[in-house]
Amino acid sequence: MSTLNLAIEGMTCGGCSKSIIARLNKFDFTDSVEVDWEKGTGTIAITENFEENKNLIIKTLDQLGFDGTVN
Ligand SMILES: [Cu+2]
Repeated sequence: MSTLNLAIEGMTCGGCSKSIIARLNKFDFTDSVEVDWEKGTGTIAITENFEENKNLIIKTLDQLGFDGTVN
């Protein structure tokens, strides 16, 4: 288990963080997913293949219209 700490740009309300959390929870490799739209941060526990899945998460955020970078 490894923790990914992200800065996430583009969130403007609680609906944004909720949609990100719902999407990231669909992955088998995510354990806990916490996203704070006011701070612009995300903390995601990844259970396996950290590097590969980190990139997949960032790509998924991009598809949802948000810009994620490793903190
Ligand atoms: Cu929003």
